Amino acid sequence: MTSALPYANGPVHIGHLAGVYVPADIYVRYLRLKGEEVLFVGGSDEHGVPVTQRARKEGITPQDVVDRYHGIIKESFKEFGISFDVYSRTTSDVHHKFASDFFRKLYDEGKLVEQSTQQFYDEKTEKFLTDRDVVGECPYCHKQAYGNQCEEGCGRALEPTELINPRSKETGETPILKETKNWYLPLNEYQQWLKEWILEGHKEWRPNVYGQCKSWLDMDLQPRAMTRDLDWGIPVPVEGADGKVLYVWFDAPIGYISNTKELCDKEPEKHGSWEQWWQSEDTRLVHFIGKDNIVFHCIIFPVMMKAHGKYVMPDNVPSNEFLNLEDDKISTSRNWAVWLNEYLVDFPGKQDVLRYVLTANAPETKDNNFTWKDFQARNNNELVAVYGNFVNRALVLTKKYFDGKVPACGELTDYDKSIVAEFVDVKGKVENLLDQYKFREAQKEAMELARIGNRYLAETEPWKLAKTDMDRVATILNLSLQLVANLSIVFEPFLPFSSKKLREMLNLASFEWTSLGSTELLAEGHELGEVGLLFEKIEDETIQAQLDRLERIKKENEA
Ligand code: B3M
Ligand code: ZN
Repeated sequence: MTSALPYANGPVHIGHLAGVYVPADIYVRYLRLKGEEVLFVGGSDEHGVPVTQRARKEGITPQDVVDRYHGIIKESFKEFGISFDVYSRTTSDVHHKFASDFFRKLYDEGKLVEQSTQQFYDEKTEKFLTDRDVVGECPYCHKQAYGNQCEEGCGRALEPTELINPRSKETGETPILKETKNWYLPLNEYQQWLKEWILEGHKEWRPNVYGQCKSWLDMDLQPRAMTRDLDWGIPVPVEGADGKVLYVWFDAPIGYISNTKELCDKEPEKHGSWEQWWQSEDTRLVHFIGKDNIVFHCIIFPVMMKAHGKYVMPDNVPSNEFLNLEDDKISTSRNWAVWLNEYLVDFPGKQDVLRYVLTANAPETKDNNFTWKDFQARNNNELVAVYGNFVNRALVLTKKYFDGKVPACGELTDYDKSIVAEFVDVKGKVENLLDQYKFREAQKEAMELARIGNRYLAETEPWKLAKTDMDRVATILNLSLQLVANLSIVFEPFLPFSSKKLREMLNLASFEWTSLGSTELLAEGHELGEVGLLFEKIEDETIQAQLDRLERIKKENEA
């Protein structure tokens, strides 16, 4: 499993988490719980124009930029429980060598096409302009676009020379054309293969992913330059290529492989060899990405791997749409975001609340919206009032009537049995949804279990029976505790911190996905741990403070 390597040019925000890292982590945790052999590979993307632009803006070197943000990003992911097996960086020695060798093999085998072209050149700075250094009008939809992609408009990948009225982003100058030599990946030669592999072979991919691939493959693919005239990146390992580096979208996805290699070389007994992961037929490769990365993961990187030979192709590329914040597009430059490092300061210990809300609003099929009011409501009305409430009642009643020990389960009534049946049913539903990468619905089903539990207690009212029929109370609480134990399992992929807390309250050491649906997770007489609150109510003032912050930012932006 891989998740997109974020550019190390700024901290990560809720959009990153919702679009890529939380869904990837849910999926990985789910597979691990099922006992699958999984490797979850991440890392920072430290080359490319976004990094050099940031450096320019701050008056520091690109290396300073990536050193700072790699650390911040890595820490945020750790704090939010994104359970990478490896999180490295594309400036590592291992990666530089790996990507360089990868390129050299393609070059030596004649898989790349050498071409001299006229490229944009800014006479003021005496530099060639990379595609993201050039802005202008998209020739297709006429919105403002970067030289490599029309991000605001139609989403097409572009060549900078296609832009109408091109300008240098840095200086605003109209660039001139100057000749330069680069190496191209002839995507056109792979078009037929791509069509068969994706359009015939992967109809099950999400409609947004399949649709984007189709619109690409319906056009004629063009050779795409894999090198750039730039001084930040991996030098092109070819004679006569001074002043040129590998295209960032060539080296970054190779980072998935080189990071795997870094890990496997370090701990071969534990993880095997990188080739076992990347080059054996029984590997299932899945890339979690945002929608602006689809073409790179579905077309360009697969062609690179195909040209190189031996590599497995992605089995799925679950890509999300975008998340907005309070009805406005998240934007780093306008500071319109909830930054993960800042969230943790304002909401210490509440990682799972954010994970929950982001999954509940996951932009799986369309752009979606994060609002602080919804955040509060989902916490108070769902996590606290449904999940937390059920757990608390079951545990507190057991402490009260049975001294904190799991009571004996007597004969189940038909009603009890129907509750158990509903539980078992939910297991199948959650699995089915997770297998289809439908995280939002899967989490909803998991929450359904807590609702069933609440309903069970409300209808059986053990606190009333305590005066007359302690045997029945024992059965009801035994069953309730089994349901609580089930909840700790089913929520583990979604809310790992709370599941851990809950297991401590239950004093439950081991747990597996396969035992989901079981009513024998806790033996009679088993002693519960210390009971605490799983979730806490979030007050209006806390939410207001966040809204005020956004209001301030809005004013600053308008000023
Ligand atoms: N860094 C783009 C992005 O952050 C890019 C992803 C690379 S994945 C190999 O959107
Ligand atoms: Zn466009």
